Amino acid sequence: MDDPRDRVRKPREPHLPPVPGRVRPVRPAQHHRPRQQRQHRGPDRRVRGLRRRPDEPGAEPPATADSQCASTEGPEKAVNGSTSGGNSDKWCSTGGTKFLRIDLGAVHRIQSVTVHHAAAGGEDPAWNTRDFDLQASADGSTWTTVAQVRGSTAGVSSHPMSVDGRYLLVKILTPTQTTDPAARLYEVEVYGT
Ligand SMILES: [Ca+2]
Repeated sequence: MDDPRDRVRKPREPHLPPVPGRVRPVRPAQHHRPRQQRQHRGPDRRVRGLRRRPDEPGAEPPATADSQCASTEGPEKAVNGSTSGGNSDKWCSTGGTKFLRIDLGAVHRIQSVTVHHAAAGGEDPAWNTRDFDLQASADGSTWTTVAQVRGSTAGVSSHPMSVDGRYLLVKILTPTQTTDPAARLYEVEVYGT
């Protein structure tokens, strides 16, 4: 029987060197990308966020968060494979403890994480995330801090690491460069094997 969960996307370039940003994307076997989105991908945009079809039996949401600013700015927008969809192509949170939690579906060796902040989606660079931690976990309960980013002003930031994990947590400590209280992540991409 052709179970769609058994289909594994083959890397388009299986012999890429193992350097940050150019390694094979980590995707759960259940990952399916709508054909229409695939057509709009440029040659250098191979790696996206992670998504699992919500209608699959037993599927968990691939991303959860502490809160969201609007119904159109939920955590799923940070792993939908797009940064070009306007203001609602992001996860936004003004919660007291802001976090985004991504489930890769299985343990992977995570080699790099790229985060697209406010300016990556066309918003004010003053709203780029200033301070945040990245944590990884194999079981969702024991977490290892793999990056501590402080004072960042970047619209897109990349973070090399080497850790086995199924879950990635982005903990927002200072969401912007100003007193604006909202975290805005347009996309989180996980690279690895
Ligand atoms: Ca997005």
